[in-house]
Amino acid sequence: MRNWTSLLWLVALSSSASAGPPEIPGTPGTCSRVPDRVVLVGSTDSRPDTHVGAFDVVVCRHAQPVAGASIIVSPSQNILFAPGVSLGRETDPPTTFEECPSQLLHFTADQSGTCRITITGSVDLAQQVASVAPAVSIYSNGILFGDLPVICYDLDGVGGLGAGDLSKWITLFSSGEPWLVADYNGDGVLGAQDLSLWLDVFHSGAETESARPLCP
Ligand SMILES: [Ca+2]
Repeated sequence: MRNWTSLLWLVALSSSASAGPPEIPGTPGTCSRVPDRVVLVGSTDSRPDTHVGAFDVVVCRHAQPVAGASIIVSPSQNILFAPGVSLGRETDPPTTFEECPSQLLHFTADQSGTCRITITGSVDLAQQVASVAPAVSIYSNGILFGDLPVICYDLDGVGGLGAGDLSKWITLFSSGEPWLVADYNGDGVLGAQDLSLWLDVFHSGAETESARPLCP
């Protein structure tokens, strides 16, 4: 009888161990993971620039991957970040579903609790604040995984990468202020390395089309 009771307790403990919310990235001992930042990209032939934009989200619970976890990406509503993020329609992989006007992109993790995501989008420069990054929020199974700073190379949001964006970048640089949306190397200031990175993406030809707004 005692053995049966022990067995039932083991089953109960095993069930409770598999339940509960995902563990937030950065929690000691967990394998949940989000990137340090997200690049909102453009497309060519409606294919998002995965070379520049791909990032991994890994969802774990009790240090074990959560197969098929729900992952949501949306513009951050946190007032500590700058507004003006506009998500695009094209994503890689395609979304599980989308919601407007709240700009929610839903993805589903694979068997290893992982989803490699590229999202298109742009940022309204008129709404930016020096030294403050715009951001997207990432949620998994209802838990906020973080507000992640975003950058984008398509600074005018039209015509893919071109002279208009270069002109915008030079204007930002000339102000002497740290406009973080255009700080591509992430060192906190605008400089020659950022311009060099912009030229690399321009010459790659992978962003000849601007993001089509998800929620016009
Ligand atoms: Ca552009």
